[in-house]
Amino acid sequence: MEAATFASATSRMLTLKSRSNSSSLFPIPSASCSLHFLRSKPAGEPLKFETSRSCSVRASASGDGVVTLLDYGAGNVRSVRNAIRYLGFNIKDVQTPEDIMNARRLIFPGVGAFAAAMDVLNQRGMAEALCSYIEQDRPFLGICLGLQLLFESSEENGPVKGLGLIPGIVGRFDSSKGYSVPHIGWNALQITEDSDILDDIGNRHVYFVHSYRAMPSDDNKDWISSTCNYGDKFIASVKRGNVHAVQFHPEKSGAVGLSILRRFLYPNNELTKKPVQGKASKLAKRVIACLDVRTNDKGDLVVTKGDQYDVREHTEDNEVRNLGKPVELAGQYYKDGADEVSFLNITGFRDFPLGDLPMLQVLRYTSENVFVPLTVGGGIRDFTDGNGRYYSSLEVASEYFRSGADKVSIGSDAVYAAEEFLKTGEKTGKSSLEQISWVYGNQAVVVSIDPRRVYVKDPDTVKFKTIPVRKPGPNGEKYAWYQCTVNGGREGRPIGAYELAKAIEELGAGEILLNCIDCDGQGKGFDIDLVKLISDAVSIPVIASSGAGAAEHFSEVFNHTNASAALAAGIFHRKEVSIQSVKEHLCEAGIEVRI
Ligand code: 1PR
Repeated sequence: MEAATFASATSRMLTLKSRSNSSSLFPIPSASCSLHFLRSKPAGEPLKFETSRSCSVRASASGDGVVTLLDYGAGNVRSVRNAIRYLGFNIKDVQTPEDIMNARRLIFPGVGAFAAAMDVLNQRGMAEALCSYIEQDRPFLGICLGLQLLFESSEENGPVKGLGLIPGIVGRFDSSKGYSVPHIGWNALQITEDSDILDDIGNRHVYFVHSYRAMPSDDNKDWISSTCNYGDKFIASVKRGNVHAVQFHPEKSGAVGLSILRRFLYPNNELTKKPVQGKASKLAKRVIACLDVRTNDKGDLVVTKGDQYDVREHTEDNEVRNLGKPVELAGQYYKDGADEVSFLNITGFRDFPLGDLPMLQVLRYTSENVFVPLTVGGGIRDFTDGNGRYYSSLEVASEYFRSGADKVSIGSDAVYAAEEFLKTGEKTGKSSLEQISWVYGNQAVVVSIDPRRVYVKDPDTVKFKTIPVRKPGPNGEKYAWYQCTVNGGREGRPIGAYELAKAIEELGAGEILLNCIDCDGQGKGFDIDLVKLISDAVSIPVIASSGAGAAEHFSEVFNHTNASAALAAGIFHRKEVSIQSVKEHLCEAGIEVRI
């Protein structure tokens, strides 16, 4: 089923159900380092990041060389496809229940919400075929929702009945324990049983992104091959005979994830090199490389980078600053150890993204070789083109997901939605943010906030959340609030970053990308006051952005705020500081990262 068809079917169905957070979605990746690991390496030897090439051997599949893929069109299955092809296999898509029964090996990368997936499986007669296939102990790998659906039921928009092959109920993480939900990022596994496919993990992180999880119990203990800790101990993978399922996303877990897939695809093959040993113990802080992308005056799509959002050279020609080609740079950052790569189409607010074929091509090409999560933002909103054809934001997002994005990031449109929500106190269900998160899960929706600092002398004169600031303003002001902007910082809006963050969390955002126009491109460090304000205010993960100028700025933001990730652009593009040196510094500062 095409994603758009699935999307409309799903959104119809979801409007009948409770409009709480939907869950589990995309593919994702892993590995970590520790002080112990660092100390055990010879002095002076740099940390090494494994790329897909160094860890997993690219090979031609022998025999039939075909993987059957159950893709019902609800999200980014392109990454799974790319990973399978990268490992030398061709893909046969399931069209009918018979295709399941005829499969030699079946991968089920479940994406979207539990109820919607079950509905599609039941309607198409595939639930029964899947159960028979698994009961016959045929080679199966379920990913994320593809694991959850094996259980009896899920609380996600439910209760909703699952396939019932494994005892247990899939429930939501409890954010009241101080853990951000969704659980997004690179976490460690506790392997409880020999699982063949996990043999190469070697204590490194794998990538998770989900709000719901299954818990271990006496009834399902025979199935469990690994667990993970995030507030609670939950089931990270199961195995019985030839049947495997993982809650994390091997296709987004970098080299480690590719090894897991390779072990499933080549069960009796001795292709593995000795795994690099890491010391993953918990959720790692993420280091994200961001590529601001736009078309320059010659019509080429380039990576650019501004100072306080001004991306033009201060020369006579006033050209758009050109810092490289998006696909090449993204590939480089993957090899350098970036935990995620974000593309922001910075002129998306005035162009129509689906008319921006180069941007979609960038995603397609990038996802062929980059096996960590990809986020894309810019211009996600409802749109009517010159011919009067209306495109919903859901269609725009679907196209991004189909092209290889794991998450979409919404800027301006989220500000309008939050303003409306705060004015009326009602969720209309019509905003891009609400619609995309209902259909694809809230973990697939990032809201990018572009605030500007406004200093004030007296906090009582402002109706927005005002905080004392570390450095006083130009006239000695000791307080500031952070005014949200739209259209790439061009227009200030009557809403503060704090109010926006609270509102968009309510509306279904799964993560916040927190920029700061004052700090952007300045290299003087993140705005700690702002990052602390927002990361304390919400229970979804916050990515600190804008201002990184040195590796120390990353440890500063992680030590002083609850940020889950930190993002930088300029220092990486200009090769002033490498991702590797940032991670090395974080390890030395005792902050767990993926290596
Ligand atoms: O409003 O939904 O179309 O989304 C537009 C998106 O484009 C938003 O996410 C907005 O942040 C971004 N954007 C718009 N104009 C600019 C610009 O620079 N003129 N870029 C822009 C924002 C900010 C960061 C940057 C960090 C790190 N870029 O993502 O990468 O500040 O930079 P640094 O490490 O060099 O300091 P919509």
